Amino acid sequence: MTKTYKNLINGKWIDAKSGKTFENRNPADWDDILSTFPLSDKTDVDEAVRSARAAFEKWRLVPAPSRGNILRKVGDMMSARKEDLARTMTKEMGKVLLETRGDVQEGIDTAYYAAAEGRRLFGHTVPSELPNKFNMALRMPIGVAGIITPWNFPMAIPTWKIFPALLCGNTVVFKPASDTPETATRLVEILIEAGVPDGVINIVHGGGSAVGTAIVEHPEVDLISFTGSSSVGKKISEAAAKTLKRVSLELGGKNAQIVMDDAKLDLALEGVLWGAFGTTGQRCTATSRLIVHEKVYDKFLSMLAESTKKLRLGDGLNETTDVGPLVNEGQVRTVDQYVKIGIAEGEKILVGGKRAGGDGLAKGWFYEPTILGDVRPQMRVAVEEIFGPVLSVIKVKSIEEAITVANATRYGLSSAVYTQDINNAYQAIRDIKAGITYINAPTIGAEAHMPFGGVKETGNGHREGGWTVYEFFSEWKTVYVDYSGRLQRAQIDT
Ligand code: UN1
Repeated sequence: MTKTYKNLINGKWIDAKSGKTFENRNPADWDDILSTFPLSDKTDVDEAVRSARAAFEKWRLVPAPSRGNILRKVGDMMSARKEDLARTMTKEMGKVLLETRGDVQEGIDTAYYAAAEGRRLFGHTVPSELPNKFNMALRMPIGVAGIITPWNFPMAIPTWKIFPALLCGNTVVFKPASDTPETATRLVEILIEAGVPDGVINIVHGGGSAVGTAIVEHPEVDLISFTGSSSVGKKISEAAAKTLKRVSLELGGKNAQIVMDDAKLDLALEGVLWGAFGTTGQRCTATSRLIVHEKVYDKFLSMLAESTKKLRLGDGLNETTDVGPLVNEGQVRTVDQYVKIGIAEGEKILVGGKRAGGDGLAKGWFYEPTILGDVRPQMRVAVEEIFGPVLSVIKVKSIEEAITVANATRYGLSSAVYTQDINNAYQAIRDIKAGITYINAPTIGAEAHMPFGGVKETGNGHREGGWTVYEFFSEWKTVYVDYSGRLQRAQIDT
């Protein structure tokens, strides 16, 4: 029987005010309705924000180490439920179990990092220019955080945002993607069980245009953290400007893997297969361009084509599956359109290029891992984000040309260079315009304790992950304590 889930507002699980619901289906078998969720709107958001605003006045006073202790418990509970969480995630968004386990692990790592940060959250003490005066800068909570997350990392990305937000003393209104509401609900259940007080975490399910917009426009929401497309990111930025909200945007990518003539080709091959077709290409960090030195181009491409053809498509719950389905019909359409654009642009399809049929695949959103060869760097398939299992291959003559091609998009998230030459490696580190550069490793695989984010239209300058995200979720308070007992004038009495 399909389970019916609710929103969580002020510690109570409740339906949307409208009473409307939406279905959560399995992308590997679209007839499989997993559960239903409230289709919320602005009225529900208003109530959630009221609850978060009221809860903030108490939560901000809880010592950060105590907030951290709750998050440690959250990490422990996620570890104990890891397999169940991974299965829930595979069922609702399709990626293979190996990867959904990794997604949960990224959340666990983030929980333990946050727990420890509760005993740091360092400020600064700085000498004053005047005698008998003490200067310091402290990290303060900000208020209500609106957290809007995508379906491709349904556990890791919400934890990247929610855990630091809570640790810093903010309260949260969380709107997860409507393709992955169940994983999000499991996370919120854990937070509540671990001891997060009523109203501190609220979840409101529904679509971006109704729920997301209401959160972004709400005058009582102080900050927004969003991961999704660059076009939605721009709209959020514009709307949030009206109430001067702080906004962190983690947006698209068009990540390139460069393979130089001196690279270890077997290693580069494993890297590109994992980077391009892991998560069925549905990562902001996915490898969607392969830039290969002309001297190894033919050899590497034939190795790649042969291995790609061997990838097994199927239900992600099946341990022998390499590549799961796309998340929904819309993604299939987008991917297919890009393949058609590639054909119209004169690109050569080396592998794949169509929806996958065959045993066990008919009812799901499966698409064949696809390689487009001899792509010219300025073509649409070479510069636009596709978010699917489509890899465009471009031939180059030198490291300089490879870097120029890698930089020729409006995005700048991740990048990878395979080379044995340290000079190539350091030149790439310096000149590739991206937030992340891997040397001899694929474009995917960011670790939870390192800054994560990109340049150009990939974001607006903030970073998630590691220590950097705590900057976003806290505000500096500058404090001067004058114990001289007399008026001391800065800049004048010095
Ligand atoms: C994303 O695709 O938005 O580095 C996040 C990686 C993962 C996170 C991806 N750890 O690919």
